[in-house]
Amino acid sequence: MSDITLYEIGVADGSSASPFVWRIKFALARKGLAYRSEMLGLTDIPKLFDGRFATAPIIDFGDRQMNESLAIADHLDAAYPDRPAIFACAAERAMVGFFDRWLLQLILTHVLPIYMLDAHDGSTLKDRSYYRQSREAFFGRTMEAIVADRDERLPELRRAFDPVRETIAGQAFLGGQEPNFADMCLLGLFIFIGTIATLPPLVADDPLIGYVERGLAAFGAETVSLSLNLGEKAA
Ligand SMILES: N[C@@H](CCC(=O)N[C@@H](CS)C(=O)NCC(=O)O)C(=O)O
Repeated sequence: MSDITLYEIGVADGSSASPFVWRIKFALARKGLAYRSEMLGLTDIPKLFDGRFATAPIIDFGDRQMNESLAIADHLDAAYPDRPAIFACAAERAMVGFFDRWLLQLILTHVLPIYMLDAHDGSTLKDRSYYRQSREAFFGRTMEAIVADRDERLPELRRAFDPVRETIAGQAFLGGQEPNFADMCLLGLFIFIGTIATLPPLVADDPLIGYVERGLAAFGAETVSLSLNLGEKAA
């Protein structure tokens, strides 16, 4: 039995849905490290480890508990140097720091106003009122008001992925022939969207669908595509 426990965020259908947790699931797969999964709700996070952590993923190595996906990825490379690297070099790690900020500041800002109510409706019953209250407090409006014009906003989100489309026209992944941590971050985001979306994030012939499928296959996570279903939702 593994000494590693990964605390994930489960939604109502039992799927693991946090984009940040998926980064670490992929990183653990890259390292070939087995782990135990504990599925949490967002409202369970403060109950763990004396409330030391406010966000998931949380990982328990037995002798050490951590959160923050990039810090966890760094630790995995430091603690398991003989296993395949998550970051090939310091320069790649530095670029991934930039990529993480780009994803949060320029992509997630388009994703949440479109998919927030879906995320609420897809969440576990115990999380729903917390999810609504915390997100509505942050945005200063009801979720229904935030997503009201989401059909008109969707083209903007789809366009925001153009730099990725152009990049993968010439290579399999952002990392080149193999996915790197930037891919793990982006794949995690698509899993989040694809798990909860009731509005198709991508059109059926979008090359990003093949990219996501390739990415999942690279980490042995093909079964996730069943819940992703990007292509069918886009039909
Ligand atoms: N910077 C963090 C962000 C993690 C994060 O925001 N996780 C969300 C789940 S997707 C969370 O735990 N939110 C807590 C909450 O909403 O109360 C990381 O990279 O790990």
